[in-house]
Amino acid sequence: MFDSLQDGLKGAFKSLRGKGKLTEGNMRDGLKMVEQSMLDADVSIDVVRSFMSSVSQQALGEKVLLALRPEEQLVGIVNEELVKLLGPVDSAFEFHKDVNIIMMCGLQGSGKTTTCGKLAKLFQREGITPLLVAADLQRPAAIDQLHVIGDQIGVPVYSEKGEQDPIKVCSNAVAKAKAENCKVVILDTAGRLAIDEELMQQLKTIDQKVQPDQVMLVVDGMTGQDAVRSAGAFHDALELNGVIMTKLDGDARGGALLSVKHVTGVPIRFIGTGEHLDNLEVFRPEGMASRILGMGDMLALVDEANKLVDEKEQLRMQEQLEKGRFTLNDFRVHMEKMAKPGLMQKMMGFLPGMPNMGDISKMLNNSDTSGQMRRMVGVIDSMTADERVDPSVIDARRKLRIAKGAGVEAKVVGELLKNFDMMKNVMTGMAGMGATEKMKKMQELQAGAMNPAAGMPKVKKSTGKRLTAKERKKMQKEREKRLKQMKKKRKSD
Ligand SMILES: Nc1nc2c(ncn2[C@@H]2O[C@H](COP(=O)(O)OP(=O)(O)OP(=O)(O)O)[C@@H](O)[C@H]2O)c(=O)[nH]1
Ligand SMILES: [Mg+2]
Repeated sequence: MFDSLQDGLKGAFKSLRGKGKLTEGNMRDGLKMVEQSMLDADVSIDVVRSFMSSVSQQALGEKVLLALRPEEQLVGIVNEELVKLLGPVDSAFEFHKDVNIIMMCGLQGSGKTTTCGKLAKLFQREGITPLLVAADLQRPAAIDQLHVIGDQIGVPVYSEKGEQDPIKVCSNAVAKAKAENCKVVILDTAGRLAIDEELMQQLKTIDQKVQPDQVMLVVDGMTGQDAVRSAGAFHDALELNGVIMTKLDGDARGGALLSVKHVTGVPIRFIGTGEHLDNLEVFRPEGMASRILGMGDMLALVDEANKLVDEKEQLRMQEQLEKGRFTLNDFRVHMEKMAKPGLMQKMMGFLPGMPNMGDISKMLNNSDTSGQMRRMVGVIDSMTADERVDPSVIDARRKLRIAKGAGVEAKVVGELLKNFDMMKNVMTGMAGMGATEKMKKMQELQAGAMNPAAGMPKVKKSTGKRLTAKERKKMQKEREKRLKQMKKKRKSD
């Protein structure tokens, strides 16, 4: 995702490194490179202008120019401005009503039907089984396509044979959902062009008659500024609640992703990163900015890892971890899931210090990661049940026996045990923590793993302690005071 934008920004930051005393001229050159990389990524001109104006204003201040590491300061400023550009966004769906209706709309082929399935799967993971509604009566195969997706994930699909009016289909589906206490209904509408008056009017009528709680526009991220323009047109007609940008696994340059919110005022809420129904990510501006800057996104990584194990398994593991138990059997479960071809490349994209996924993919392809994972599973399989539960009994003699059984060298067994210890520490260390604590811990890990050589700012390490309400208030006040002072200074400059 966004290789060229990442490379361009990295080049800009690098150009400021090791300059000794930085001049305003050096900084202006660096900023020009930031601007160019955004233009190359097909970000809308208006967005680039406004973004660069905010970044330049801060970057050309004395505080940055005289700083010990100006390039780190610039990364910090760009990061903050990217977050502002992409958000704020509230991705959570709140289902307050008895029946909550989500309507999906968008251009032909943007990914609506696939995304209906992806959203249904996401809700299922949260314990809600939605009703999918085949309201695309334009394309003959559309109804079957939704049924196939519904069967695949075990979600019911409502459709009517021979009915020509999508408004009727939607109304009947909602009535059925009410009668059957189904909390969420997802309407898969037909693809249409915003200039197609008749079809747009049909969509407006569904909107008025069925009154969806959420209108989501699905746009194809590969189509660049066309995606942004279509978002504007659909928003004028329907008042969108959010955008879902698909196909970001392709060679999308990032322009549409960075422009949509600024140009249309509608935030991106989810992104599609592949054809598989698991390939939907909740959009978090902080995580995305961090990924664009090569700083990784630990929360997205954990989210992806969680998708690999089913709910029951997760619950079982959580209980074990809270008791401080993490055995080689658990480790084996993880290894086996991670051995899926292509999965490691995806996971690596979330890790800090890995801005250039092109190189990483090549490296991983060459190093046959999934083969290595499978070998690890083989090593664990040649251990006895006792050894798997308590690996401390594995002495040199046992190591040799295990290695022989798995057809590997003895040192491989040693390495596996070392990796297992490391993972056990992390897993049991985080067990029982609340979501906020976990997030903090993860940010700590992320900060620790950041590659300082890549010129990324060091994040102050959190003590992991929870702040009291009083401390939080105090911090907030201090932050506001600092902000006020900064604003005042900027005005007087
Ligand atoms: N690579 C990739 N392909 C996707 C993604 N989302 C959807 N697709 C593919 O895009 C194609 C079109 O997807 P659909 O879900 O049928 O699109 P649609 O908007 O419902 O199309 P119409 O109903 O014809 O308007 C399919 O081949 C999908 O597999 C994604 O995030 N990544
Ligand atoms: Mg469709």
